[in-house]
Amino acid sequence: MSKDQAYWLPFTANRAFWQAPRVIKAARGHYYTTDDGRQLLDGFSGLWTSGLGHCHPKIVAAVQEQVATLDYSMGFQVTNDKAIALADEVAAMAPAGMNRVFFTNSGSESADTALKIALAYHRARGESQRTRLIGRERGYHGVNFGGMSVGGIPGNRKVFSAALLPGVDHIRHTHSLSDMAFSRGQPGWGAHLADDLERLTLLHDASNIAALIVEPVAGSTGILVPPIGYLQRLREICDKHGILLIFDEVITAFGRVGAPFAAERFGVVPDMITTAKGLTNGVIPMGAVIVSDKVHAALMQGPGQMIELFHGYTYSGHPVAAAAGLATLAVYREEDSFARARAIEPLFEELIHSFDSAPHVVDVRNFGLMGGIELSARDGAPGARGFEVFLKCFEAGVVVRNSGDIVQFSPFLDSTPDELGRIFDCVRQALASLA
Ligand code: PXG
Repeated sequence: MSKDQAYWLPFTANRAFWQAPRVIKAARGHYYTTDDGRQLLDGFSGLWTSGLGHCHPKIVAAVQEQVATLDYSMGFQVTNDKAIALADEVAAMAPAGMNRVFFTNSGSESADTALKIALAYHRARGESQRTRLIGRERGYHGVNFGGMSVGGIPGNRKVFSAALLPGVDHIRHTHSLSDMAFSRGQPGWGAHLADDLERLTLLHDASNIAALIVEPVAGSTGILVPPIGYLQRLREICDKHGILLIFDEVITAFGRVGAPFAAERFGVVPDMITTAKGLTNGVIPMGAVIVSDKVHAALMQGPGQMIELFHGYTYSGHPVAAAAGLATLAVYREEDSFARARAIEPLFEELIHSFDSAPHVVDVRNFGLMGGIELSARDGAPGARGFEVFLKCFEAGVVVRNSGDIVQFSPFLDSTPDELGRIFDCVRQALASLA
């Protein structure tokens, strides 16, 4: 690595990176332009962020106008018109009874915010012993201390083990190669795995548990699709024991599963939904926690001059981010993006499952426009095959992503059949050349 490189990249093998840097300098629509002038078809919609394509003219215009009108305003005890309007629009899209919106700047902040609201909620209701937070193995809720603690990706926890929050436990993840490999959409097997939450209510006593947080479809870990009936069962168990259910929809919200929210697609309404990414099409960082009226009402108590929740970020409800959010939601409506995503799902499913018997492939999983092809690990080099597919595709002009040996796909909501074909052709060639 050149010692001149100041930039320390996140979640990246930095020393390897600087030997052959991959640098993007522009983007438009479905393509990136690299610093050496190559065009890359983006098969990952940014990082699950940019379902409408890059530099969408309406979002760009809204941001340009806003930044020249109101760049920033104080966000505590004062707010701005765009944040108010965006909260209303997000609430209008959310499931019935979820009408309160707390803004953050990222998915990690949304996760930690939701966990804090859960603790505050129980305390406000006189159940301050309800402090335990439950996550799920293989879950990803960002990298802050709360989200990392309820998260279940071993590599993200290992080094920070001693600093993880106390009083956290995890239910089992939902994956089993022997029971559900090559499922198309939701696996038929595995609803009973939700009963693992019952086990924890016995172990810790349900009266001590504040909340369960899960991704409706686990993303980062390599696309784990909930078995049929599983999320319904989690909802029932949470209701039975007074546990709040938080859906982390940082990836699944705003069209990725062909609906505004996975909650709607699966017909399961949580108490809170965490979002980020697609809220602004990735254009300006922003996240939001959507909170049920029930949870919100419990906190709106006490003297009217009292701050109800001692939490917030300098940039909560940032006007430029909110303007990007408003424009993004308008484009989703105007372009009927969620229905379009739904319409190309069958082709996406067909194409990804054409890998079911491809070399090295041990599983193929899909839901909405989320897909994963899991490869067997090369002896002594776990993750190498997945990373080589990523690299080969990048060199061949297509961006996909790997999570270890799982190759992941997140195409644009308005992808064309040709584009989908090109992405998978590229992966097929990369796989064929792998040792
Ligand atoms: N929750 C979920 C479900 C996420 O997917 C976060 C929280 C954290 O968001 P921020 O904005 O703080 O990064 C995420 C982020 C991948 C990948 O390869 C996914 C994410 C981030 C990085 C890589 O799938 N998701």
